[in-house]
Amino acid sequence: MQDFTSLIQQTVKHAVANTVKEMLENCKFEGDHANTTFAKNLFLANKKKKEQMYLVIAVHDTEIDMKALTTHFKAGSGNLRAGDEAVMEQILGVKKGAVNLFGILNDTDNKVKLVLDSRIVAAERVGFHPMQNDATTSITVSDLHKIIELSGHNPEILDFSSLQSEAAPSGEAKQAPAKKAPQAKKTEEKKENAHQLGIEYTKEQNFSKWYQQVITRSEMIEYYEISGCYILRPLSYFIWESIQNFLDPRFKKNGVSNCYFPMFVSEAALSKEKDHIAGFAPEVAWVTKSGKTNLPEPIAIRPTSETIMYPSYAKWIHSHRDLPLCLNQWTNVVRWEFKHPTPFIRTREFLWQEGHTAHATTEEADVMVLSILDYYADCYKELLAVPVIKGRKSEEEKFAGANYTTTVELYVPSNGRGIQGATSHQLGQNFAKMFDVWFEDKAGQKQFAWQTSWGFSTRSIGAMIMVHSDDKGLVLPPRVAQIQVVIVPITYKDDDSNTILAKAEEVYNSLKAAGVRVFLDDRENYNPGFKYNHWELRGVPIRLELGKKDIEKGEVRMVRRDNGDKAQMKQEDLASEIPHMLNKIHNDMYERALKTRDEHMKEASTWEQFMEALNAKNIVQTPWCNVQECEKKAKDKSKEESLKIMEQAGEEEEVLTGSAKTLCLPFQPQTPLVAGEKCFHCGEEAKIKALWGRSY
Ligand code: 86X
Repeated sequence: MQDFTSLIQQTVKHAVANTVKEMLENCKFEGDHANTTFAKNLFLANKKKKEQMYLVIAVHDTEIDMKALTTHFKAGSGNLRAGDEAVMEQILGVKKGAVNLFGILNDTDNKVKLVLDSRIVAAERVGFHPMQNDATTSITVSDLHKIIELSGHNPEILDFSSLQSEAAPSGEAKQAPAKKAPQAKKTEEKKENAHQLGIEYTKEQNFSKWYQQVITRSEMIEYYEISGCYILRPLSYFIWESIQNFLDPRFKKNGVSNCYFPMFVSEAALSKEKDHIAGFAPEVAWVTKSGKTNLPEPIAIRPTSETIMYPSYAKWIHSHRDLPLCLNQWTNVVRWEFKHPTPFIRTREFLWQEGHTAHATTEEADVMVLSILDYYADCYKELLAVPVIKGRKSEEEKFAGANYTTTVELYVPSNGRGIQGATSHQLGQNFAKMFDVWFEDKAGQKQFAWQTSWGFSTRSIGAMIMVHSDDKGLVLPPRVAQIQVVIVPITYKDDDSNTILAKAEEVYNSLKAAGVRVFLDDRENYNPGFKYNHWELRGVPIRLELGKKDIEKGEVRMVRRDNGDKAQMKQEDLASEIPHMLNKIHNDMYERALKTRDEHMKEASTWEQFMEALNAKNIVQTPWCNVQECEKKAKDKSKEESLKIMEQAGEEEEVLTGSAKTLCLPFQPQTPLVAGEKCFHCGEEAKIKALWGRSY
């Protein structure tokens, strides 16, 4: 059995408590655990159908209407009652007066149905007896879910306040819910009728908690003890590998080779280019010791590798024949940021590729910058099914060391923010002059090299999750899904499960041969409903259900994760149809995201229109003067105005916070600039269309 020492728990010893009332009186938790919600636990059984047994875990003051429960479980009038003590002891390993959740771990044959009060799911911590009734243990609800998952039970989450009793008048399907429980407010924020173990927050209502649950419960991310650092579990690392497999051959085709430079850099090298470093200095992480001894000089961990690579470029480049020099490395980087971290999106260590090229002419560097930007845009579109807007950064937003910066920008509908997807810089001769990267041209003249640098990081995975996932959990675009198709055989007691399993294996083999990443979920201790939830949470694009009736007809039932569509498919067509369906899902996901993005990309020609659109979670294109001072002022003004709105509205949602800035100057604006148009902000002559937004 699993070791539970990792649980966040507090156990209080107290006088023997045979009832919940005694537990409440005898047991007091402290600190973080003071808000523990005490549970009452009932072992129930059907008098007539003895195999129907229930372990109900409810908040201590939840009213349990046995009649309503009887109706709910279709037990037949008067049949549902307290279960037999001997049976309880045998199956759950607990004695009367000490029934509790942990007993479910003893029910290895899954005989008992676990019923969870929705108020428990909404709580933060729950208190139980740890198998004896002179102590109470408080655990977090997320650990509660872990225990349940480990037990192999698929709990039913019940809102006891909305259960209908047998006595209720028929015809009125939906009664007014019983009076709201004390925790009702909290519960409301979470999903109503969360009849499965999964995501408790909706994307709409609490985006950041939703995101956190999606990435952890789908097993993409595990939190780590060091703030801002996260573990990439196989499901998310697979996506990173897919990105590598997409971009790497394109880089190589374009003449770029991979290499690896050390992750450490001396202070002298790092600060050689003062302007470039200035604003970033507080983010640099330093190694100062080996064991207990101070190093003679502290050494920095790379935040980016210009200062590490370019001294070598100076050594390697002498003649025009040494150019172009095009190198890339796939690495981690460390930037010790103090803004609130968000997994994938803003982390203190992240993975990326950084490309650094040197050319004989500025034109050649331009071409490199733009072809890389195209690969980035293609990667978002073709692999992650995310639409991007290509453009150039404003003076204010460009990388200080660059002549110009190009970018792919994307839109997160739930909070209306823009997010930078990746950047590709034309560095001009700025770094070359600093690092002495020069060559003799054909005429024997000394010339500084023209350089580019570009990067694509694991942030893209977070952006993709934010765009596509839903209230049931992850929704993965098929090309980055480690499992593209899951087969769930549906067997009931009286079915010939061997026939069904044999068919399932046949289907599995044919899909595998067709190059589909397929998984056969033939686990015996889980029921089909549990498996559906399990794979939906993990974003698997297609589920194939295979039951007795389907087999008789030579069919399987296909269910799409992205839109819930269901269809019957002929078994013999699967190997040819499923790859098409995966492509269709990819295209549909892209088109849906594009439609949403376009609906939220507004145009504004005045400041009022601009703020109104911005506050309605849009990104906004405007005619703009392209003057840095104007952007700075617009940034400040938008911040002040949103603060005012926040004050007026009292506690408002996250969306209204923060200033707006230019995301980019799009290469292809929605509508072209018309001669004579004025800047939406300062009223001077407009020079260009700019895309603005609140951003990450
Ligand atoms: C800017 C520029 C550039 C290669 C890319 O955007 C793509 C890949 N590099 C990166 N940048 C810094 O230069 C930087 C420097 C330090 Cl010291 C730091 F702590 C943080 C930084 N962040 C970004």
